[in-house]
Parts: sequence; structure tokens; C-alpha cells
Amino acid sequence: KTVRSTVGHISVSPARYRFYSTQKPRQKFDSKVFKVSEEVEDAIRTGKPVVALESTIYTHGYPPEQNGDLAVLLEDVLRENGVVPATIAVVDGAARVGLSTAELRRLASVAGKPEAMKVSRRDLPYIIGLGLAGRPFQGGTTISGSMVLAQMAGIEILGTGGLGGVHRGGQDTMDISADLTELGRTNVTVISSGCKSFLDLPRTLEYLETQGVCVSTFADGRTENDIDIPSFYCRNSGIRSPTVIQDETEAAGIIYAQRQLGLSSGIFFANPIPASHSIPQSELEDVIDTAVQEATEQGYHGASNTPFVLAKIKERTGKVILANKAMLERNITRAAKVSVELSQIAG
Ligand code: PSU
Ligand code: MN
Repeated sequence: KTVRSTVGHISVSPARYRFYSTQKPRQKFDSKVFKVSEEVEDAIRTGKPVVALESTIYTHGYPPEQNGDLAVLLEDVLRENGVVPATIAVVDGAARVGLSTAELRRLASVAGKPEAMKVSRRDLPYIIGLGLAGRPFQGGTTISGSMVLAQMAGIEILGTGGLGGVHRGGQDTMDISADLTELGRTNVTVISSGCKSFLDLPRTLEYLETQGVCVSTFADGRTENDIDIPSFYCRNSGIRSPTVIQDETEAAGIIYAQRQLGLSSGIFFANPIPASHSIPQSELEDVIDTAVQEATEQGYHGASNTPFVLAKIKERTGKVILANKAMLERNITRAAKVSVELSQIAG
């Protein structure tokens, strides 16, 4: 029997697809270390669409008064689109994929407190190890940390706001987000609105190319050949996207191709902020320049750099928060539709 996909020209036999599918949990894990919720596990096992959500955005990225509502809203957006949400975080020292509403709210409530850690790949053994030793922390997992755990669970798509990148001056400081190397080695597709322009976008694209990461931008109604990689708050950046896609069917085709080829690297799809919320780059330039300079002067480097700069931009430009929310809803809707398309191709 042949499964016909919505991408007209791809058709595979179920047996062959199973051989290639990455939607399979890797192994059984010690539940004190890593646990997938029943709902998510069932969805993965039965081939239902699942989308992962990161959680540093709640613990270190968004205003603490609104982050709990945001966490619940983004899961609702996925459910409304027929997709099982899988928020990823460290809860009481254990890595978790799929949280209850109460757990989402509890994680959001520790934002800004010392017990809330920002967790990228390098931090996973530390925070979980301390949990096992009786010192449990709560952790917001970055895109990189969330990708690691998503892959362990068998989830292929992660939706979020902004990707980390090469920082300005990164050629000297070597401050390059672990999100980029993660995309180079973990086959999870990240859908976000590009990188914030406090980062060095040309070098970020160069780095992703070196890492072998497929980067493509949704045309989103634009018909011209040259389409910019979006810069988070702005649809444009002045920097051309390496490639362009028209819709979710094309995105799903690319993910399926990556899986069939057995490539171990990830994919990055940039989805521009809605035109109604796009903020011209010139409006943010001064705020960003000042924030980056203050971070350097006040010694905010390493993992604390991004949260510091984000907080300064938000403090000084009120409307970015509304823009951020509108964009997140759009990205998560996009991720949901790609996931539904992919499940129709792959079963
Ligand atoms: N960029 C944003 N908002 C965010 C982040 C980045 O506009 O919340 C978060 C994401 O979780 C991302 C992480 O994975 O920051 C990258 O941090 P760093 O630059 O320290 O690698
Ligand atoms: Mn960094």
C-alpha cells in the first residue's frame, strides 16, 4: 500500500517511511532525568502532529507579569490548529517534554528569580545532575537546549520568536549562540522571525552556512526575487535570505527530504513579523546600539548578554511587547500548519 502525500510527487510505502522516520523516541530514559508527558508520547507514537516550544522565552525573555498567559496562549494556538503542544523545560531538576497548565504557570512564575536557570545544551547535565543530588532548579530551555530534548523525544518541529546568533563583535569575543551549533548537529526544524538586529546578521548567516543548516524565509505574500531574512521586529534586514519558500507544503517537503536523506543537521525557517506590527529598523537602531554598549560596559557577557539586551529594548520601546506577541502567535500557527502537512506526508 502506498501513502499519497499532499506534496503531490512524494509517495512512499509505509514500511519504507518507518525505516526513515525520526519520530521515534531514542530509548527508555530514567524519568528522574528525562520525561515525556503521556499526551505527547502518545501523539509521537501514533504519528499525530506535535510542535515543541522552548521556555527561556518565559523565564528570561518576556515581561514576567505576562509570561504565564503567553505560555498558555501559545499552547492553545497549537491545539486550535490540531497540533499537540510540547513545551520543553526543566521542572524540579528533571528535563521535561510536555507540561501541564499548572506546571507552565509555575515555571513562568519563577522568571527573574535565582532558582530559574537559562538552560542551553551545556547546562543540561549540570542542572539535572544537581537535581539528582538533591538541589532541584527550574530551567527555561533555550532553542539549543530545547532542540536536544525535542530530538530525544522524537519531535521534529520547534516554534519560537527569535533565534540566537553571532553577537556584534563576535569575531573577537567568540560570543556565538549555541543555537547555531545546535542547528548544525541536531535535526530539528526551528521556525522563528529571524534574529534580532542587536546581533550580527551577516555573520550569523555565514555561520549557519558553515554548519550546513538549510535556511529559508517564508515569502508571506511578497513576489519579488530578493527577500530579506527578517530581523525579528522588522520584516526586512537589508540582508538577503539564502532561499525562499511559498507555503507550509514546501516547508514540510523540505523537512521530509532532510529526513529521507538522513542528514543530521537542522533546518531554520524564518517567518516575518506581520506587516501590521513591523517596526522600521531605524526606529530601534538607537535603543539597540545603546543597549549593546551598556551590556559591554556593565560586563553582561556570556549567557546573560541576550537577556540584558532584550530587557533594555523592552524597557525603552513599549510597543515591542505587542509586536512580540503578534509575531509569536504567527510563528506558532505557521509551525502548526507545517507539522500538519508533514504528518500528512509521513503518516
Ligand atoms: N532572542 C530573542 N528572544 C529570546 C531569545 C533570543 O529575541 O527569548 C532566547 C532564546 O531562548 C534563544 C536564547 O535560544 O535566547 C539565545 O541565548 P544566547 O544568545 O545566550 O545563546
Ligand atoms: Mn552567548
